Amino acid sequence: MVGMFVMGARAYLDMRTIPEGANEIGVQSSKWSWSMDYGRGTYHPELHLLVNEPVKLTMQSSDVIHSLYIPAFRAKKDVVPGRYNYMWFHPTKVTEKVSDKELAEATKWTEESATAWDYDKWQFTPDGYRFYDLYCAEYCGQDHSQMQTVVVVHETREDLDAWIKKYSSRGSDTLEAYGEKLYARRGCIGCHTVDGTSGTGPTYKDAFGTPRKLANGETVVMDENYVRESILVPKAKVVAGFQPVMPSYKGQLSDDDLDSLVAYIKTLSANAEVASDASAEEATEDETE
Ligand code: HEC
Ligand SMILES: [Cu+2]
Repeated sequence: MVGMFVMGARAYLDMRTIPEGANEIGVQSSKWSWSMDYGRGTYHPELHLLVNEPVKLTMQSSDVIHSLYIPAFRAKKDVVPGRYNYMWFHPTKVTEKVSDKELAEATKWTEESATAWDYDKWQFTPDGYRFYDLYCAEYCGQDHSQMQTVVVVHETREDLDAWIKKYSSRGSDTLEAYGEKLYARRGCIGCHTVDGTSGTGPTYKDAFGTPRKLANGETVVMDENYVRESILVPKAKVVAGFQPVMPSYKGQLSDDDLDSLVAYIKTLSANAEVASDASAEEATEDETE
């Protein structure tokens, strides 16, 4: 019994201890699909990994309990609404690319028949990679059985990066430039001006790095954390003199999107540099708490 316990405990600890420096991918599950967040504004239903590199998945659910299951990796973990769950693995086998000819034929067939890509029929992805299956292993409602996607293991970092870039919404934009686009595209522009006049919400002009008076009487300096929180949980800190009408963007903006918005809001303030020093100090304080 003791022997079995030791062996079991070892395997369990190995499974639970995420190696440092593991690549991170965000996983959002919802009825009935998966969305992987690769940063740089790339969301994609397929899970793409690099061979021989440990990867950590940070998983959340926007509705019910799902379970991420990759039979080929012997890996399974629940994805629970309202909390982050983690899992990691170390892929060791590359999934091959099919020939250009094979890919061209399948692409042509799919276009002509005007259907969605049929992974089962072709056994490779629309980019020509063979794959492992990924399922939801928790009965989560009507289309539970459709809640599947694929895992691709790339041979080189360049190949993986090229794939991520292909699906990136930011592309080659800088954070600041992309932040400005998001400001318009995601509707912030409807409530926030950049010229100093107040709209439904406060203006961004010279806001970053300055103290903000809150409705509850407190004062906080606008730093990166404050901006992130304002976007994800607007009601956490309501600015004095404004109605709490800002919608939450939780689950709708990637980390990269948030970084872009922060970077853009920073460019609009003469006080931005002072603030980043202050927030760095605050961050170390938080850690010691
Ligand atoms: C429907 C109007 C509305 C939209 C759309 C909106 N906001 Fe807001 N926002 C507000 C209001 C009102 C406040 C002030 C009350 C509060 O803090 O919730 C605010 C507060 C903020 C603050 C804190 C401002 C300060 O001066 O301290 C930030 C940062 C912010 N919003 C960013 C954004 C971003 C980024 C977007 C777009 C992704 C966005 N908002 C979309 C209405 C909106
Ligand atoms: Cu599910």
